[in-house]
Amino acid sequence: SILSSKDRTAYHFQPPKNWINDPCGPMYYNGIYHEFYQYNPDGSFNPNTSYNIVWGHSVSTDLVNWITLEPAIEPDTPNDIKGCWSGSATIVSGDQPVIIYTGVIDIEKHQVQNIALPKNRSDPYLREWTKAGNNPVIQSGVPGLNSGQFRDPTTGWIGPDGLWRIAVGAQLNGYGAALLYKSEDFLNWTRVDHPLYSSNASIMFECLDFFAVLPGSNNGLDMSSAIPNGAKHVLKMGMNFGEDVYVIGVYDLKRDAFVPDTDDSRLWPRIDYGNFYASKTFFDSKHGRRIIWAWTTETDSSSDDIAKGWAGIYSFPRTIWLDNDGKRLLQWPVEEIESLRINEINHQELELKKGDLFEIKGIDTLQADVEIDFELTSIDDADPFNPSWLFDTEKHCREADASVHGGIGPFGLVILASDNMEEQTVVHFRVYRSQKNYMILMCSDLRRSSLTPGLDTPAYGGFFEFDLEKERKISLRTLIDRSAVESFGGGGRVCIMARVYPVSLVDDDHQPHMYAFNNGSATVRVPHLMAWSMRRAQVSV
Ligand code: DQQ
Repeated sequence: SILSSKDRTAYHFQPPKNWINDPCGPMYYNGIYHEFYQYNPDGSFNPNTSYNIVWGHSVSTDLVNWITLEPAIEPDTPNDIKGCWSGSATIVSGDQPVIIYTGVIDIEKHQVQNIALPKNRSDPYLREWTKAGNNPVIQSGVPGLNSGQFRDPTTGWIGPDGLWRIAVGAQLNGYGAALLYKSEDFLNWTRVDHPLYSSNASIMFECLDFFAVLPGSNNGLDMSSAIPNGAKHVLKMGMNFGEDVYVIGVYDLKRDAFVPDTDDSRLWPRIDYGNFYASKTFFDSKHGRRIIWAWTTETDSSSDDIAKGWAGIYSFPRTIWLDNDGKRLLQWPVEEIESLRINEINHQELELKKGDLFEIKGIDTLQADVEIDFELTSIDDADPFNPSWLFDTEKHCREADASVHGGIGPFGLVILASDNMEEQTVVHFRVYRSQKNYMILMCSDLRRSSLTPGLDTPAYGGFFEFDLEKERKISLRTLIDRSAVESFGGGGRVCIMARVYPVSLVDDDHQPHMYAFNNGSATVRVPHLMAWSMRRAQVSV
């Protein structure tokens, strides 16, 4: 059955069955978290050609356990008859939730933007949504705009003139653009004559997100209130139909334009270096934080998806904020996840010499949360950094994999390993000395994750800069959830979401192995290692 499938996640979000893609319109309203999602009511296949994608709807009080409701928006008007695509929710005037989403109007996939409002705001779950009478509220009709690449309106924010603004992702004159629209009442929109931002880095920007952050503060900012001085803005763009990158910059209020700290798109970091797309953030007014999550695809075949009866999961909700130096976003699973932890195990003061493998026992290694600190005993052995690696980190992770000895590292975790280690997933670090500082490489190497042929098994990787003169500890946190492996390196400076389908795990009584390891010349200390089994959350029912 669907629910007993060995690959089905126990605490990463997915509806009871069928295909999902992008998260849509996340919000916190009157004590309830709402999660909408691109959902195929007809099965576990990609609904690209059946033109029947709806907004699925689930609600939660803790971001861990979810109740599935009836779909909120379905294609049933001329303004969305070929699909209700992605969009956002905004809470207008403190208590009026509004959804703005893309409607596909014909089989050529021409796109317009529509509004939907809760039918009854006193229904705590906001089960039913009504489409606005003046839909579509925004049509393409802009010179140079490709009307088949015009979608995914953002959450609204208020400008200095008190008017609402939203951005819509588009292809304008062949390049990616964030088109800017203004409104007094959130229903009638006028286009601002210049985009918020545009770039030739991609031919299209999907699933834009625009939000403010305060350097060094993990308090989130509400985009519908005044933004404090010293805040920076972040523009997140879905580039090349598969990579979520972000750029930090300044929102120039006079010009009403976003000015990135750098226009060199090769330097724009990714929100996550793994299987993670169409991410969305929202301001959680309950805890004063900004939360992000994203769609993670299956990496087996579409016939496997049909057989499983489900396809697609979400990354675990993460708090997202800006580092002290204002250069990098940090992410960390929301603390509510800790309610799932049981069977804590705890090791202190381990020492990992070159070639050591330390087995982590006593927890459910298929459903686990692991936190481990690696402390460097000396930083003299760091190998030199080559900046060209930044441009193809996956290649570097393949070449410098866990079996290749380095000065400092590789060290990390081997997880979901079969008895003979024929199947294994490796999450590891390497430390390099660059001209100014130290660069840490984090890889999540899936190449041996499964004996099943034909899976997509990359060696994902990302780099982060780290001041080892100041801080000698590099942390790794990995959430293991059957076919999901979600890792946070250096306190959330690099995140890597991945999918794996080991065959040796079919039998639940036979647990895979988990090890901490070091394969570098320098000895690495592990001052703390904590791990837990994770209970099943209410996401699969
Ligand atoms: N998926 C949606 C689009 C969006 C794309 C359609 C990104 O609105 O641009 O399901 O995955």
